[in-house]
Amino acid sequence: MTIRADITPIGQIPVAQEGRHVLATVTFAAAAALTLTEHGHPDLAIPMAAGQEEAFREVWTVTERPRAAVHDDLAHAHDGTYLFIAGLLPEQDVYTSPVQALYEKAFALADDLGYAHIFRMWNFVGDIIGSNAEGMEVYQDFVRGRAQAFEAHKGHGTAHMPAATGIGTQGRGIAFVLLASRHEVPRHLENLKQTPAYHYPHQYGPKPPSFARATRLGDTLYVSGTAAILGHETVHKGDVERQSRVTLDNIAHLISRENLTAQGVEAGHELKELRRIKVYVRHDSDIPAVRATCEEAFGAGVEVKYLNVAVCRDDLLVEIEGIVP
Ligand code: 3EB
Repeated sequence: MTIRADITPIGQIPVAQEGRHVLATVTFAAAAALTLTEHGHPDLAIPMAAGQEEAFREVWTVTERPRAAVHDDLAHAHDGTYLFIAGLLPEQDVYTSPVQALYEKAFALADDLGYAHIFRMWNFVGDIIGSNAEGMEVYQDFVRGRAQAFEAHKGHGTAHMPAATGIGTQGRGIAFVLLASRHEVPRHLENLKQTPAYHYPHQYGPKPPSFARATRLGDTLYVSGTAAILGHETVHKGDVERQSRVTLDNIAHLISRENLTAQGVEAGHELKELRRIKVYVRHDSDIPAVRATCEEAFGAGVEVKYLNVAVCRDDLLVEIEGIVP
């Protein structure tokens, strides 16, 4: 009973290997959409890859035959062990209330279906460093709504906050993906070199972001979107190569035996074990330099997807995520 992501070209019908079933797909393409495909699984399309050439699809597979449904702004699929939920919100003047409402609806759906343990979230925030109708940064507006949903549904603690990615898109509006497990209890982990995001000081926005630096489910380690932040501060502003190195150092420390054993997890990993790597780069022209740094760190044969989108702080030029399988 496992859940796994594979990457396929966009023109290819997502077929699962022997003994596996497609739970859901996430398409990194030109326009946002939330649909039930002709093959019966949900697909969330995110406007993140401009041309057909760079467009790709992430295919989540599981071992039992899933049930799936789409209703309005939420879609879900589950196989008895794992649940996928995707939400899609069109552009808003102010995001806080609609984000809170849709997140709460997703939490309630997960509870109703019996999947109590959310272990990974992705948040795709259009115009992420732009301003809403009240002059607040769209990311901070989103973060406030998500925080209120966690408070309303999960209580005031941070114990339920899973690994996450918060990242820009090439479009408008907000989409998210949640993954949850029915029985397996996830362990949410911090990086002792970074301030927990949920303890960021108020200077960044009215509510701190609700996520953990990594989540371990079984032997799989889901690494959150990670940036050049030490403590809570952005470092090496304007220098994409040094930001890339600090980001990689942050992940290296996060997954290290030193950091994991300090939190009671008997495991230790290296950057070369990381898979399903996505590298989000603010400026298209920086991609070659970031690629060179990443290839050295991850190994030349490892598949890495580069996406040209803004990161949640104006001064962050790169964000990196991955999974240690
Ligand atoms: C950071 O470390 C960079 O709001 O869900 C990374 C991962 C970031 C997730 C989120 C934001 C989020 O603060 C930004």
